[in-house]
Amino acid sequence: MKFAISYRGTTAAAASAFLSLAAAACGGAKDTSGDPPTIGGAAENIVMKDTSYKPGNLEVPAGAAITFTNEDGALHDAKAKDADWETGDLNKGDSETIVLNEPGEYAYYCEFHPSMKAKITVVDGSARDGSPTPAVD
Ligand SMILES: [Cu+2]
Repeated sequence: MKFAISYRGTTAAAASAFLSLAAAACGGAKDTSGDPPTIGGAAENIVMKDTSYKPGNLEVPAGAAITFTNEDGALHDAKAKDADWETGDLNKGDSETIVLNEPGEYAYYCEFHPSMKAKITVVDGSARDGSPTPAVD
């Protein structure tokens, strides 16, 4: 009986180790759309690195130009889930700039790594929540 108990324990530990290995083997593609947002300006960069977008959750004013650059060996792109923009395929070192004029939340992802997801929020420049309004006069 004692043998049976310790055998079970070993099996559970082995199964758990196998699951962590399996998760790591998926390439580490990350959904960063829920990260704390990075507040950006009129021209921002998003890097594709380690199979994720950095920053993974970006807020910009309407009309901002956002440049995506792939720093990974793997092919990436960025394609909006519910909107009409995409970067096209980017090899290592390639860049593509998009301009987003319409306020809204844009979830996007990589067509080559479907679990590589992120978000851009475009805000009306005068209606940004949570940031102090600088005195003008
Ligand atoms: Cu990718």
